[in-house]
Amino acid sequence: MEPNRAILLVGLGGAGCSIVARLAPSLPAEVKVALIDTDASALAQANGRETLQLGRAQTRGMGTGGEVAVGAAAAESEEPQLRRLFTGYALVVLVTGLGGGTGSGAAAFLATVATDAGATVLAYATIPFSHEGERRKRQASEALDKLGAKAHGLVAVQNDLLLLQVSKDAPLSESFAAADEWVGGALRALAGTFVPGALVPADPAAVRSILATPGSPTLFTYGCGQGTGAALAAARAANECPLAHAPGATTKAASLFVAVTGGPTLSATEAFEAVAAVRMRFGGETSTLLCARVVPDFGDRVEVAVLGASTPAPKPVKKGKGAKPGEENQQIFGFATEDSMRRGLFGGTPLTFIDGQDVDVPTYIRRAVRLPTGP
Ligand SMILES: Nc1nc2c(ncn2[C@@H]2O[C@H](COP(=O)(O)OP(=O)(O)OP(=O)(O)O)[C@@H](O)[C@H]2O)c(=O)[nH]1
Ligand SMILES: [Mg+2]
Repeated sequence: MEPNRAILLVGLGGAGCSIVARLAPSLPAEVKVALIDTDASALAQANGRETLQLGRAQTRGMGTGGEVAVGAAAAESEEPQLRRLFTGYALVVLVTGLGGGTGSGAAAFLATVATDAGATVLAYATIPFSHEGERRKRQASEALDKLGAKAHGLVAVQNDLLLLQVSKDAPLSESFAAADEWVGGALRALAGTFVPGALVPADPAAVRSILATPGSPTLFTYGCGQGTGAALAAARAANECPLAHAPGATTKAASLFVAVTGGPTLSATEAFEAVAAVRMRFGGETSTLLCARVVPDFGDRVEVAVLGASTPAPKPVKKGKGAKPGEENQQIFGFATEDSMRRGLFGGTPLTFIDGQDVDVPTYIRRAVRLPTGP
């Protein structure tokens, strides 16, 4: 594939390597895959694909034992190899599980090296289960902040949320595999639109324009439908998918990238309907990019993957002398404007005036009717 269209999917650390190794066999052959870890045993699942072992000197092929500083040093010592690996790719998708030492210590550094090598970086990171304890949670949250500042797009998903779709008594290994199906589906659908033969191919430059600013709140979601009305069902599933409601995900995106993948019977009208449903839900006021791909053995199945970004929140103003440590980093919450509250779900949509009245505002608000407050 020409270098400017190429896409590299990287698994970093134990979780990242497992997710990517499980996904690799179902990816289009043009999508390159690389596994990166301090732990040599995680690289053994590469099945002939590219691998890079970090920090041989520091860890001698073992993991970092949960030490973030060791993970960071291990990655830094491998900078030239990382740079060589990332060069020539338009889009690098970095998948990692935060909480341990390798993923948490190395992710932001990898994102920096890939960005410097000219790639757009989309990072996908899992957040530890709540029962994994405070230390992992803290390591993950610090790493997430650092990664968010370096990657063009960052999708953070709590493992607790992923497990919602797995039966309670499934064995752990099966649970992970099933939980990662969502992520796998979204990544597969996204990656597929870059390969030759896509009906409406994706242009990495356009994806870059969507994820132009590091630190932008990112939306990444996925849905699947089958049979009559499959495209619309897939769009609705993507709209409702918990991935879209993860912490840090944006619910109104300025720009949207919608990838629709279906079997040979997928019609243009169906694909457009799916895009319209996604737009209704997530905005896309500035631009919406549609990519469509037909995969013969999909039959009557349709998958919809959505990537979106909104403009980052303005940087908090540094507080004066009396500020407590860390206060300057607190998240800014926007207050709903009166207009957005009045217009509810229709906030941000074009106004629909009939007889001088905005009909998207509920009648009882327009007419200032007081509702009974209960018995
Ligand atoms: N979704 C998902 N999460 C996983 C999986 N395996 C581990 N995790 C999560 O990922 C976090 C990090 O674990 P690892 O990936 O094993 O850690 P690491 O980055 O290899 O770091 P060290 O082993 O400490 O060097 C864990 O705390 C779990 O929450 C997996 O297969 N799928
Ligand atoms: Mg490990």
